[in-house]
Amino acid sequence: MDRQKALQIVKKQLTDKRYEHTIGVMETSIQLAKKYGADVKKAELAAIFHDYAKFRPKEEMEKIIISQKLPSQLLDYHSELWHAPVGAYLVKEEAGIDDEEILQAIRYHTTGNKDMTLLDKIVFLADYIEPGRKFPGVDHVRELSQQSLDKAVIQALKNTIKFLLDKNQLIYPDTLETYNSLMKKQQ
Ligand code: DGI
Ligand code: FE
Ligand code: FE
Ligand code: FE
Repeated sequence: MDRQKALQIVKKQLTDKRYEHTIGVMETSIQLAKKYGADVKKAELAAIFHDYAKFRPKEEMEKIIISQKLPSQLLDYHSELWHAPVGAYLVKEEAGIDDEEILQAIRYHTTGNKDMTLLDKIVFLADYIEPGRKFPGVDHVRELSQQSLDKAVIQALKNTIKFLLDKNQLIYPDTLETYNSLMKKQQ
């Protein structure tokens, strides 16, 4: 699928603000894919579709998690996490994207996973550092992203975990497993 077609599909699913974020993630993903030797076309498409399900009603996402046998523990955690795995399902069903590498990068863009591929890391990170993001500490992650993808993902996860702890929120196991698995490789 070409960029224009993909953007046209996704624009209908998103608010203007979220669409701008998506453009930022797309541009950042392409830059990182070129720098680290990933498939640029896959990085572009995964980025365009990564937040496809962001505005689906909770009830619809819950039904999909159950009917499609997505991890049922998702239902015990914040619904903010659901749009990633539900998005991977809907992008295949509704937009006809069937490349498993692209679907996986969408599925894990919020939490990561313990066996992240290069593409998964690029989309995860681009989502965190795209130019519109203003999180505390984001500039440091932007700098790290030009030195080491793993170090940048670790720092983004640390920031997210601290943020969740401060808000008294649960940490989804994949988030912690991603952190642990990348930290082990650093040692
Ligand atoms: O969809 P975006 O806003 O572009 O970004 P995202 O898909 O990375 O979602 C970020 C949100 O997900 C943010 O509010 C923090 C939350 N989040 C990330 N990891 C976890 C988490 N929430 C919980 N409860 N547990 C997690 O492990
Ligand atoms: Fe998201
Ligand atoms: Fe993210
Ligand atoms: Fe996003």
